[in-house]
Amino acid sequence: MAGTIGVGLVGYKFMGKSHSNAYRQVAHFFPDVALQPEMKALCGRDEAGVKAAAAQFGWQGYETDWHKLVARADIGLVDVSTPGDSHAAISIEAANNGKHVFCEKPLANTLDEARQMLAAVERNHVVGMVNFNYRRVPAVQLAKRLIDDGRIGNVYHWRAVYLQDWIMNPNFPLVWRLQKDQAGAGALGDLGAHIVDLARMLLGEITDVTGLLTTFIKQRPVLAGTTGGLGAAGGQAMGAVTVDDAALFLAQFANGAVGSFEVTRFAKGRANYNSFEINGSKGSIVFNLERMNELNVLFDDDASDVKGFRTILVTDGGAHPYLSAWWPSGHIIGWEHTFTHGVYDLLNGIAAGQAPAPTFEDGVRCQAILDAVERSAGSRQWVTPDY
Ligand code: SOE
Repeated sequence: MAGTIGVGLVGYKFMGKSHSNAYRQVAHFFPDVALQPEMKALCGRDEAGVKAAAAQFGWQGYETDWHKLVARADIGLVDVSTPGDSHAAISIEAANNGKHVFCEKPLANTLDEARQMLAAVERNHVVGMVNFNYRRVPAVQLAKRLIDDGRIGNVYHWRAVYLQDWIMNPNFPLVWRLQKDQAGAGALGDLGAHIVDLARMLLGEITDVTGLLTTFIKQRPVLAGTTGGLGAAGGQAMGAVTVDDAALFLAQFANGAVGSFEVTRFAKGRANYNSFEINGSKGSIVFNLERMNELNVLFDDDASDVKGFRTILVTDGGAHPYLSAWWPSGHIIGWEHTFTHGVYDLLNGIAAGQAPAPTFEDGVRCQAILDAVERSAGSRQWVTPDY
């Protein structure tokens, strides 16, 4: 029988909810998981809110002070699902207390913080894993296998977009994601981090980047109860947006491939459009999160009368990763399953004493690329990431 590990989760909004679901489901669907999570405590500052969320999501209890949570003897794994400005403090204190750490992406708000977090998990010999959940879409894993097996030959092109549209209304308020001191960056950190991580997993390291960042709407209404800067005379208080709304960048990969990346929160009609195309000497691969159970592939060695893009339904437990745990072939899975897959690998990694990818080292390298894009946008020069 598998051992157990007590889990404490900080943050109970969108990510807290999706991570809670993963801890609840993992042992039910993956009975071979090496450590069963015991959902000890959910943590948040607002007592009424966290208490209600803990009951709703299935936690045994709650805390309102994360310092207390990361010191608890019955907790072995701390999950950091908070805004970026608290990732470093919580993760480092948790690691210093000997806890394993599972941290939301991007790892930190700055490269320096990310490095300190990596040093903390290494110094304390605990597992540190970043939740870049799109690595664990089975179709993305299949893409990786096809590339690694040489099925599309030498890779020439990476072309990725991650498009959203949730802040296009100028009256959308100045939430934490639009403030650099809390979010670190805008679309670049939030969405760019995902496609940089996918690019690194699928194609390998990036050696140079050149980018541009833009902020279309520079002032937004301040949320009630927050301080936000400029007050519009006699009207709604306005505050400055201090992050990018959109980022575009080019990259040179170490293997000779070239890549383009575009991320925005201003792509009208695109709610969560995360897509990439890879072109190699012998074939191409296309993935789109909105059709996440599918992978489009073209293989040059197909007979000419049937050559063309074809759609693989990536739901076959016998052939495709993670899927034997779920439903019979053809019975599709969804966005939340990627979190369960991540938690499954995390718990197995903790049992084995080995951090599963994406590790904090991966998180640092991703952060170095985002940092280089930001510097490049400032200097209008090509920049080498400071790995
Ligand atoms: C918001 O832009 C967001 O929730 C991101 O923060 C997530 O990482 C992404 O998966 C979906 O969109």
